[in-house]
Amino acid sequence: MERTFIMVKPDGVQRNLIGEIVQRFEQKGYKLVGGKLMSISKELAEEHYGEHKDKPFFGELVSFITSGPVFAMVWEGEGVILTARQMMGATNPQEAAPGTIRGDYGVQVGMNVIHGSDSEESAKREIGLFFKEDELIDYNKTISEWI
Ligand code: RTP
Ligand code: MG
Repeated sequence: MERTFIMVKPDGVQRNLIGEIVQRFEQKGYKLVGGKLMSISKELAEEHYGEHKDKPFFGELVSFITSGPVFAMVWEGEGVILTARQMMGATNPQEAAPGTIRGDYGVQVGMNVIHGSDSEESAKREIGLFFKEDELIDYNKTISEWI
């Protein structure tokens, strides 16, 4: 089954949005298979955002994502990678549609509340960076029959 890596960024944690964000994915019908509050080291941040290392905002991005705890999660379900990105909304919260997480809770592109993997390949890579195999829980939910 498809899995994606989702992370409440430091601004989302500070603003008490962990519960709200978890609730959106739960109620949509996805299954939480891993989750933890953690601090990101500079090394992990640079690796995670490696694709942006030559961008002018890279330094700011790394310093922001390491500025406080994040809530890292793995969610599972049909089409979860793309659907999670749609639920998050556009990268710039000022362009994100109302009803999306960034559209409802963000203002600045540098503090946009949430991260989500953008492809199958990124999802695999990011899940591996943030979670050990035994931190991901295989279990059945009877409600799955109704989604
Ligand atoms: P993310 O990786 O965090 O889920 O965000 P994304 O896919 O929507 O956007 P991406 O292009 O991967 O950019 C990563 C993060 O870099 C910050 N950013 N700042 N100042 C800028 O112009 C700028 N552009 C991007 C954002 O915080 C974005 O989430
Ligand atoms: Mg991205």
